[in-house]
Amino acid sequence: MPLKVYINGKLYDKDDAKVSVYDHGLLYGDGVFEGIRSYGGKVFRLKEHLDRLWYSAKAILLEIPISKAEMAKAIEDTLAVNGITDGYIRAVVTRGCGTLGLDPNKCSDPQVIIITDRIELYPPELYKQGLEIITVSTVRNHPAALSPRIKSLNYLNNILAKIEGLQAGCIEALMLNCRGEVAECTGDNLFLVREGRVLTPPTEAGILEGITRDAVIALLRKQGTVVEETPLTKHDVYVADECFLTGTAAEVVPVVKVDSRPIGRGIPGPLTRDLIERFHELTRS
Ligand code: PXG
Repeated sequence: MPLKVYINGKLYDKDDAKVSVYDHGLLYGDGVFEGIRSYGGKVFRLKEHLDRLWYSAKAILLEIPISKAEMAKAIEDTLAVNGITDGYIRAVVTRGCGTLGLDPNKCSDPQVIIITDRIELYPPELYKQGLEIITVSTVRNHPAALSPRIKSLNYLNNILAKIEGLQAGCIEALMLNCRGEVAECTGDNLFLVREGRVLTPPTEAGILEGITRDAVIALLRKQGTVVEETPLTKHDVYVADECFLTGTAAEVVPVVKVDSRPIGRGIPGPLTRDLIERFHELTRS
C-alpha cells in the first residue's frame, strides 16, 4: 500500500500528492513547516510544534486555514492510515497559488500538507563514537533580515552551510551569527558542557528555538544540572569538556571534534551519554 499524504483535508497516494508550480511555497519558499517525531504511537511535543508552526506563520502574515485541533487530528489520522507508530511527520503550510509576482495577497489557497514517513536516522555508531563537525563560513541569517526563529520553507541559509560541511566530509556544520558568536548547526541546536554546567546560545544569538533543545534543558534542570543560555564563541567550543547537538531527527548526538580539534578527551563525555539515555527514556516511556 502506498503511503498516503494529507493535503487540505484529503488523502492522496504519495505519487499523486502534488501542489501547483504556481504555489509561492515553490516559487519563493513562501511558507512554513515543522518536523515532528512520533514514538510508540504518541506524537512527541505536538502542542509545542503546533505553537511554533502558528508563530512562524504569524511572523510571515500567513493565516493557516485550519485550527490547531484540526491540524492535530489530521496528523494523528495520517499516521494511523499509514500504520506509522514510530516515524517522522512533516507539516507544511504554503502561501498557495498566486501570480508570478511576489505579492502574497494574490495567493488565495494556502496548502496544508502532512507527510508521515519512516525516519532516516543518523547511523547508530554516531551516538557511541560521536560526530565531527566544522565551522562553516556561511553566516546564520541576520535576525533583522529573516529571523531564524521562523521555520520557513526558505532553508537556503542552512543548505549552503550544509553543503560546506558535506564538502569537508561532515554531516553537520556549525554556523556563527553576524557577530561571530556561535549560533547553531544547520538542523540542530548546540550545547557545551564546562565544569559540570551546560551552556547553549540564547535566542538572541539568532537561532531556531528547538523543541528538542527545550526538552533537553528541562530534563537537565530537573536533575539539578545548571543550564545557562549565554553567548558563546568558537573559543568556548574548543575548550569545552563536552559538546552535543539536539534536534528532532538527531535527538541528542555527541560531538567529539570541531574544526579538527578534539573536544574534551575526543570521546562522548559522561553528561552527554547520560543525557542520551534520559532522552531515550523520555521519548520511549
Ligand atoms: N535549528 C535548526 C536550524 C533547525 O532546522 C533545529 C535547530 C532543531 O529544532 P527541533 O525543534 O527539531 O529540536 C532545527 C530543526 C532535517 C530536518 O531533515 C531538520 C530540522 C527540521 C526538519 C528536518 O534535517 N531541524
